[in-house]
Amino acid sequence: MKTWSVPNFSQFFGFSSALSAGNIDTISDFVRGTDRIALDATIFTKLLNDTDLSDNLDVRLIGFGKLDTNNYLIYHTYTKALYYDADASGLNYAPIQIATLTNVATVSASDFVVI
Ligand SMILES: [Ca+2]
Ligand SMILES: [Ca+2]
Ligand SMILES: [Ca+2]
Repeated sequence: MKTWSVPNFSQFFGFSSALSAGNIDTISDFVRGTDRIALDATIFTKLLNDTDLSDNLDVRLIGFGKLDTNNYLIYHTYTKALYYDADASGLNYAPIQIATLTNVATVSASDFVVI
């Protein structure tokens, strides 16, 4: 993960390296409404050119049951873990945790931007 700032605006937490179990970042200072989680479309390929992630984010307490076919991003409010599943409800790929957002109770589509 890398972070960068835009003056007077936001901090961006960028995810642009290959996803793996050994590559889980902890974000402890995320400010909703100001900061953004920036997802590189070369990694998060299903989100390429998607400017509205509201149909792609599933916020739930825990678990992965009953994902729909395009819910590629999953946030667990219990563990504060953020996951990407490359085929959503499909069974070819499992969710991979990409981060833990330790200081927020929930996230919404507007907390993300695809770069
Ligand atoms: Ca979408
Ligand atoms: Ca959906
Ligand atoms: Ca899947």
